[in-house]
Amino acid sequence: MSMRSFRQVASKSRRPFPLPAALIVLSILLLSGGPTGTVLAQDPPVPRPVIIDTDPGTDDAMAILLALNSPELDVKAFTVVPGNVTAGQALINTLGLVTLAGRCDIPVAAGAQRPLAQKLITAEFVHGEDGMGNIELPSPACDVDGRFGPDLIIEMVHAMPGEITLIPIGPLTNIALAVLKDPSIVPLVKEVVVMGGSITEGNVTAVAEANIYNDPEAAQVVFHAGWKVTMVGLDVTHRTNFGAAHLERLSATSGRQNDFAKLVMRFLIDLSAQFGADGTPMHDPLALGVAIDPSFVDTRHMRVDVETRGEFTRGMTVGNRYNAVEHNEERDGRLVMTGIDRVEPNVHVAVEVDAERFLSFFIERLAGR
Ligand SMILES: [Ca+2]
Repeated sequence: MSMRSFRQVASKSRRPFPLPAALIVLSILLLSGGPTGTVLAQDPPVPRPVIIDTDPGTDDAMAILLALNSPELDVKAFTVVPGNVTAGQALINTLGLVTLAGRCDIPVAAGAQRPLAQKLITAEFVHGEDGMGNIELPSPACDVDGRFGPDLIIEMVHAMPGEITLIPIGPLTNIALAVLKDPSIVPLVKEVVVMGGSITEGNVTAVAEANIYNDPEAAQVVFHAGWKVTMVGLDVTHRTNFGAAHLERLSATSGRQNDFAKLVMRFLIDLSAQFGADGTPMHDPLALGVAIDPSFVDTRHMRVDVETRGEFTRGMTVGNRYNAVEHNEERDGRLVMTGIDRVEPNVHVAVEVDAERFLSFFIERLAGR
């Protein structure tokens, strides 16, 4: 409670304070150093350490700027993965974004150069040849960290056991490599908030979302590692559309990051309009939003497997809404269903979103920055 609201409450009270309550308030004031400060105000949030694994990427850029302007997060590192663009371009873009935000103090490390078990797929068609909608970033003034991205993740997780949240917003190659190299990090990671997947639709095939489709084997490793995973997928990002009215609000303020964001969002809105869509989905920014404030979404805990072999379904995230499958036994040359087996849920799937509240939050965080 702030001093002002405390006073309002006190002045609204018709009866004088009972003596014991008054003494308690007085002693709090004295112990806190007197009534001049905001002794009854809420403490600012303790920033939570996070590592962002990214493939910038226009929407990655918006997610990164949101993270760097949110006091709830302490971004310990960026690790770079190929996806929207090549690994080399994604590294240049990450360095440019960190430069734009004036945060060369944050390590930026290169990582995998290709997916675990398939050809690299990039998407310059969506993100522009440079991955930034051909909107100029400042020349990188920050140096690349010399460590290999997955090794940096392993090192930082061991240095801060139980504290770090991983936020992958690209294909899951780097995170999978870290787990495969050192599975002992799993219980030491606080949680993993993934942008990717869907249990209702796809955006690169009928059923597959791009980040998962671009490295299904890595996604299967990450989803089944045994840590807490929250999946912020198309089920919620496709309902979080940034449109012309939002752009108008973002354009009402200015600043280096604010202005860059305005140009990127205009590029994305125009791109969506070419395909008849009103507004552009906020895929990666929403994942950052959920890492900052989980109440932006509602989740369901369910078993999610990644299809790695299907003729039409490779890269699909298969959500078992009931966490159950039938149990069959072999009898007389056939299979007979004899009951139900429970499957263990492994992923918190975001299924509902408070989209307008998130979009306003995003605009407010970048306003004037
Ligand atoms: Ca991304």
